[in-house]
Amino acid sequence: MKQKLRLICLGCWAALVVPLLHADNIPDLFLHDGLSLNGEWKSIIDPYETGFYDYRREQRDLGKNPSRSETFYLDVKPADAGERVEYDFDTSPTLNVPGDWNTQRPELLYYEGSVWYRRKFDCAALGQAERAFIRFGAVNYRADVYLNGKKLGTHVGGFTPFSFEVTKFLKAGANSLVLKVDNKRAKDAVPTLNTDWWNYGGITREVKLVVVPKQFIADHRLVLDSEATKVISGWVQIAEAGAGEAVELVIPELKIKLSALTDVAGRATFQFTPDKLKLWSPETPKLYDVRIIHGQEHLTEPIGFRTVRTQGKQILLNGKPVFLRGICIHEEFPLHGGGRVNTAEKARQLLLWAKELGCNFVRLAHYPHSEAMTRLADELGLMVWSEVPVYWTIDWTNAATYENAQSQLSDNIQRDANRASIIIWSLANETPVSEARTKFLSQLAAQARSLDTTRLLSAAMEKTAKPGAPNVMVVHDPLAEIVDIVAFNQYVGWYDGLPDKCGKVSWEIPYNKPAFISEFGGDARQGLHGNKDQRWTEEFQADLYQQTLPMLDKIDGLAGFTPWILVDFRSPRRVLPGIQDGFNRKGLISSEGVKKQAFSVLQEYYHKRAEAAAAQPK
Ligand code: GCB
Repeated sequence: MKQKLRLICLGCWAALVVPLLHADNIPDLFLHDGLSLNGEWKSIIDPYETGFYDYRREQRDLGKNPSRSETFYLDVKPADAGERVEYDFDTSPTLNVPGDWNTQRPELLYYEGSVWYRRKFDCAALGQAERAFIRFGAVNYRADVYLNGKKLGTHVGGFTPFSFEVTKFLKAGANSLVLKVDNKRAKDAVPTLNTDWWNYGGITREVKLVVVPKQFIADHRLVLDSEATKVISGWVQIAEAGAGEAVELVIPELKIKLSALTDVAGRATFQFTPDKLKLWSPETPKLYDVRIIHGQEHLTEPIGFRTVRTQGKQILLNGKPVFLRGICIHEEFPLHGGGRVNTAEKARQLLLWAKELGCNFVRLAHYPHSEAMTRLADELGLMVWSEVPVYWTIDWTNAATYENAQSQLSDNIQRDANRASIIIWSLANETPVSEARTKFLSQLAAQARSLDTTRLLSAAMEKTAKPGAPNVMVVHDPLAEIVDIVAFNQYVGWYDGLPDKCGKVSWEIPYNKPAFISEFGGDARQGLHGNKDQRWTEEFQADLYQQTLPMLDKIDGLAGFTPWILVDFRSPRRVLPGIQDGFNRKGLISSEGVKKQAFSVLQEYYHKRAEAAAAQPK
């Protein structure tokens, strides 16, 4: 969320979507080439925010003459031997970008607070008709951004991309880009104070400087309207354009070469029916190179075409029922020092483990993962549940909290609207039922549907025991009426009894919608062995899976599940010495990358499911 202009609607087209541009009307510039600003950045740890507030706690960047001595974003050196300047980026240590700070320096492992980053870069003078933007893939959590001592703006929200226009501030020659990154948790934030994951701080995704023509390709969307007719519809938005700009859309492999003129809102629309279109699916993740051309600008990206919808209790992919063989994944990598995934190779390894498990689906919990992840899911043939960090008990009645959640959701949808892999937008995880919370989430749902009518909506809800019948499990949540898939987390056998309880439980999910188990599982310390009744052992976890799978199979309308979780992940809540040591151990793979016994239990189950699905008549 940026503290800037409100969302503006640039018009809408046919039945597709209401196309909203970015909160500040700056599109996502992921596809545009740019000058990479990744690498080593100078850094200053600033727990008291000295560079940001003066000794009266006045925000320096709101004052007229911020002191040269302590205002870090000015990035000055003493003018003479006598000048007092109490910081020096040049002689300060570095942090690598992209990357969380916690795993880069021992003194930052538990740090929650402010760190200043500075990156110097050279650039040529902009042409008269050029504009420049700096794009950040993600910064957790709040970023105050300055170029050459001038404030560009503030961004809040740790997992979605944002850009600032720098046309007026960029200098020919040397430039100084400074960020104050603050990952302090807050009650009114999204996520809030309490989570079961590590609050990694830093510039966690890529940074680049992008130079574009005055009018540039700002956004585009291509959607398969129906698997039966094979009609594809879409649009290309040209920033700052009015009517009459020529835009070309080329898909060489499909022999599509179309051209259209923009309307008064700068939008060119397309509709076509290619011959021999191959649909995207996990079995055949076919992607087509789509080229968009406007003037001198060319953008290319691989796009797959598929449909998804529900019919009664089934999920239909390309018109056919599909069972989601899934796994939950946190965006954290076990090896090479751990921490937030910051390379495509690490993202690929996580998804390859999911493939090895026999998955056709992943739940990317509990926040938007990087572009690398969702683009690789397209390529590898994994359907995706994409989520925003509306987690547990956030500040339901706070308007700013709502606006924050809505911005994160909109930015996530805008970023990934062309990913065939994403079939579900998730609004929330395990939120307590109340009127205020349901109002909040209903509004979010309406927002998601106004941005994208081509995907399903869900949220990870909770189950409860039926009053008077402790072994009958129900989902009693008004949110179930709003979403397309009734998804819920359940921990029978771990938080709720022991694994043998699974055999005694029955389920009542009285909605004519697909049922989906968004989490189940239990902890095991890899390498700890014993009998199956001994908590924390691999045998206990494997037995829990053995007992859970037949229980779930009995659920009427079960459309899939995503056990918790692929890999052990850091969580400050998990303190049991010798077992947890700061990690949630529900992974099927350890924090050292070693598979536990339960991995094979699930793998065998998924392989049988996949074989049965393949044997179904086409
Ligand atoms: C949940 C949460 C997840 C936790 C998990 C656990 O229900 O959604 O974030 O990590 O349980 O391990 O308790």
